[in-house]
Amino acid sequence: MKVVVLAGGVGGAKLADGIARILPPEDVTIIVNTGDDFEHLGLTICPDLDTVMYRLAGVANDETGWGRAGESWRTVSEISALGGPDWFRLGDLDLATHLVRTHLLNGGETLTAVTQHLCQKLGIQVSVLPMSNQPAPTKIQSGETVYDFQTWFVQEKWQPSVTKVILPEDVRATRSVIRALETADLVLIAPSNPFVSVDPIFNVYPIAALLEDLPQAIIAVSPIVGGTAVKGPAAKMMQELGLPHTSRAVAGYYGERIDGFVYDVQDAGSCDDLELETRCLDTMMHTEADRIRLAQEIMQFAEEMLRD
Ligand code: FO1
Repeated sequence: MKVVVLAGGVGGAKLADGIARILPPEDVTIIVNTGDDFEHLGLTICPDLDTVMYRLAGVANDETGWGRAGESWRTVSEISALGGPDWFRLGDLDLATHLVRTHLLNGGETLTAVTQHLCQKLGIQVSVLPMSNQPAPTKIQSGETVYDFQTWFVQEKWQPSVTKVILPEDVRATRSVIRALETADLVLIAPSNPFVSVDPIFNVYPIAALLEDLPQAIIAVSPIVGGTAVKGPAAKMMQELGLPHTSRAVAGYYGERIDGFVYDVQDAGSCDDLELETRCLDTMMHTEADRIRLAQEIMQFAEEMLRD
């Protein structure tokens, strides 16, 4: 079965890793949000692509979820000492990725080609694709103020309440993204933030239209467990955008875009009467074994759905 995972940051990376560990690499494509990308200290930073790549390569920092395991913070400390911008913490190993990426982009390579290069060097066998080669910056509106995404997320610690998520117009998917979606049997929406990780992917033309028209099954995994986000601002944003912060509301938000919905055992019973296929599973992914188990259970659910 050809599987495409739509992924944002930490939750997306973990599910992508589980799927990558149980399926042949040629059957797996991870399409990653690049709405969080930005320029910092002259470097092109792609936080979600890197979070996915590091997790798949087995070199992720388990404590933060982003950055590399075992890296040092000497450079960022010195940047701070020299009066440079230190609010976005780049570890030394992670910095190498940004240097090489920026170097290759400046040489005229596309983000897709650069990502393929980095994945190959990191020993990643599945296909990891940025959603677009064009910049597609997500902005956060809070009242009268419009923030760049990382300013809101990291510098402001996602505290300013969200009035609106502003997604750019006229961003186009790459040929590889379109091909992956056209040949997929199953599309998994990872337990990522629906507004700032998944919607930016749907916003890329023609991804939403392709997913609507093609016959493949689409299953979303809830990022909300027991009324809170496993990580990050998803639950807070749901409240601010006028939705209950529940798994059920996540399913409602995706609405007709999905055929199946996976939600956590802590919310057992809360999605029973939804008019789509649902499966209540332990969705917490603390360890590699958890990621593999959840991926296997989701694939079993998908196979049952596709048999019907
Ligand atoms: N998140 C933080 O909260 N603080 C940081 O200093 C920070 C640095 C950072 C460096 C590289 C990288 O790839 C990610 C980093 N993140 C940091 C996480 C990241 O910005 C967000 O988690 C995502 O954009 C949301 O998915």
